[in-house]
Amino acid sequence: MADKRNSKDRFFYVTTPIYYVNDKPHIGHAYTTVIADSIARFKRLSGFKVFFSTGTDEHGLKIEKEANARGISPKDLADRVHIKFKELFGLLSISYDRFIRTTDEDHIKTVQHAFSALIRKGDIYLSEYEGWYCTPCETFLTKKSLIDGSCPQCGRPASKIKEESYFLKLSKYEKRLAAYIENHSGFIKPPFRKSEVLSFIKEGLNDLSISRTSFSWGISVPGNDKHVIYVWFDALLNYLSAIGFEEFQEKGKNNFNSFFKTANHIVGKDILKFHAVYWPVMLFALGLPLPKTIFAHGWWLMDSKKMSKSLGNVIDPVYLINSYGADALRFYLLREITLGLDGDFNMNNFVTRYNSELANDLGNLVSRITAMLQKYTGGFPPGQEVGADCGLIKNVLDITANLNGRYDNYDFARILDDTFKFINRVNKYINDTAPWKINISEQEGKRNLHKILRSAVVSVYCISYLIYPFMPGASAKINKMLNIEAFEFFKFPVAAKDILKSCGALLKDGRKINENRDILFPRITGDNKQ
Ligand code: ME8
Repeated sequence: MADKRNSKDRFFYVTTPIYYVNDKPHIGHAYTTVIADSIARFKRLSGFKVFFSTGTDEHGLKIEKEANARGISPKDLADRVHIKFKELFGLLSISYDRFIRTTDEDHIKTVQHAFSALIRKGDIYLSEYEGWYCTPCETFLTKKSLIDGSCPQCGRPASKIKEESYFLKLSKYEKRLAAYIENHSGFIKPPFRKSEVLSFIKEGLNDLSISRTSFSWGISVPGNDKHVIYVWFDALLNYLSAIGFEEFQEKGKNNFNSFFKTANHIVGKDILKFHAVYWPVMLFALGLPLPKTIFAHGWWLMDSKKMSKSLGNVIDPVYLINSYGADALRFYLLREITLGLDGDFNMNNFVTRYNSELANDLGNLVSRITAMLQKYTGGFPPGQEVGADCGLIKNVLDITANLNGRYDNYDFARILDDTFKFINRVNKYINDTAPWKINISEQEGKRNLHKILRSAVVSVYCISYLIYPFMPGASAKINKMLNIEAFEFFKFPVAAKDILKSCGALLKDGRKINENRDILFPRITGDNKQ
């Protein structure tokens, strides 16, 4: 399936945040994970060795409090809730390579290893923290940043704390970090987020408190188990443990180095500061390279308000998947708002998009072309010798020529836009050429019909390729209908001859398309509309 010639030395590491286990997942968690899954699928298709990690963030005061409220242990809570994330990711066809939990043995070793190394280096020191803390956000706050005594991020009351604490020397790395960000244009994406991070750094970085003594649910500081390590110091290191940092330290040989420098961390804008400031400083201190990209996407809102359990406006992704299918949800999340911006989740828009773009444009196209093949050629796609319509195929070449760059810039909006424009072009091509009007009793007419059918089936094959990263289920259904292996001859970048050759697979052993045709996207009508 992938291009084996190039996979030897092309690595790609993509991550999602690890999610808190205080509650079951909602649409925001589905969103980030679908973005990561789509790019992982595209990179695999283009011949990269991909490692995709996701998982759960299981330590800290917030989890301890929730467990206490439910009368169970924090580990029991984590055991129960992490399953909900795994179930959701299974339903959404998330192709992760590792689901990391911060209670995993190798992760705990990584965190203690890093903490000890930085104490030895003098980048972590013991002192006292006096200030404010927001437990829901697990964030230390200055008095100046509070709004009426509450957290500026979530609006909930902050608590005053005073306790002995270890600190990480952020201040030591302030200038180096600012210079790094200035000089690496692709480090923070979208580009407009870069200035936001730079102005935060330029206000001055205070050393960061990275341990707590007033509760116990966390990883102990090596040699001083009065302290548990700050949940963010613990959580960020998952990006090392997930790809075998511990094994690399012990045996010195695995793909850790090759993967880590290609890392793309996909996060919501709420946690950009942790990833673009604290995390790089931790890596500088540890002497490790920085990730390649941190991509911060926007927020899904409900009626322009942030979704939250307390407002009761959280959307349950499992319900949507069970009602309309995983691909429908994946598509809506990626198509409705441009990655990087905020958007409102709106059920009417969901249904309208589904019916017009999925059921009507894409679903009908596949259905009419497979029906025509059955009717006119007994289900055998016409052979390469009949040729294909160059104008139509050129559209695919234009899309694929820009595909790599667009994925690297997370410009999914453009990719989907181009793909749906192409779908509509093929629909128009069928309407304009009107195969049903051709007089096939004449040789000329028959040749013409075969050329149209071949152009159409090649186009459907290309559409299946283009939608695969976003809607793997629909793509697999199309391939099954066409009775083909998935994209077996595609190379990247795609050339016209590859497209035509790959469609040669359609003819292998006189292969016939499948007689059983699935309806890709049944229309949502009044009866099944919620
Ligand atoms: O912050 N719209 O975990 P978390 C879009 N454990 N995305 C949303 C969203 C919304 N309304 N709500 C949540 C944590 N997200 C830490 C991360 S990483 C080392 C540690 C997504 O469970 C988005 O990706 O609060 C956001 O950054 C993340 O969920 C926060 O998940």
